[in-house]
Amino acid sequence: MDDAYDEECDYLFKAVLIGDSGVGKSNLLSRFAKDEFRLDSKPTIGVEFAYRNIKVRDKLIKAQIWDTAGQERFRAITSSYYRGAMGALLVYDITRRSSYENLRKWLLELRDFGGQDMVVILVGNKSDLDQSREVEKEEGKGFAEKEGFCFMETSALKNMNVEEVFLQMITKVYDITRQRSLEAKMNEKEINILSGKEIHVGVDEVTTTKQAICCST
Ligand SMILES: Nc1nc2c(ncn2[C@@H]2O[C@H](COP(=O)(O)OP(=O)(O)OP(=O)(O)O)[C@@H](O)[C@H]2O)c(=O)[nH]1
Ligand SMILES: [Mg+2]
Repeated sequence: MDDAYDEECDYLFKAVLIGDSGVGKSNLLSRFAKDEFRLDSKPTIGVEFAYRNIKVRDKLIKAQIWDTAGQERFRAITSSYYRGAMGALLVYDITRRSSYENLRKWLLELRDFGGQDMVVILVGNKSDLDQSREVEKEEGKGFAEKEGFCFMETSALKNMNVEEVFLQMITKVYDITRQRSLEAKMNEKEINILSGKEIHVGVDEVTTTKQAICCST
């Protein structure tokens, strides 16, 4: 994976797409990475991934987004899929109630394989098909609130909220990463003070992490 590392990028983040087969994971990714959409897309077999460089708070981030099969029989080994992932889009189809009911199953998997600080955004896709809607927006919002996730409805077909949902996830991952590195610096400072040395943490670094991140719907 030589091309995974890019000199001019400040960070490389891995994120995953999860959710039932047919909810539109691959099309959300192709819309985000290549601005492409396919009405006749085939179910994903195994694992695929795509990259896109994106600017967040003045930093250039290389987002590596992994996409796998919703169908159990096509899924690659789950633990390796999640390894190192800092964000996840948990996707259901607003026109297929079963894909919403199955979110419980996906939560169990997230709990088993996802990291503790993982940023999860719940995504109700196919918002262009409002006339066939089986899951109300309020239900998705309520589910997300209960689990502490952000929530958005998207349409990969109409390119609605696709950029926004990926950007929100990547921004939250970035902010958490900054927070963690600041905490590490603070700990280091404490240790240094205890041992008689001193280091300084820049004021701008502290203020950056204080910026609020809001969840839009
Ligand atoms: N109307 C509409 N159709 C969509 C949208 N997103 C995806 N689709 C269609 O839904 C079908 C399944 O999309 P995929 O992206 O292949 O679904 P997936 O979640 O990757 O499925 P698996 O790979 O089997 O897990 C395709 O026919 C897409 O064209 C959307 O936003 N609106
Ligand atoms: Mg797919």
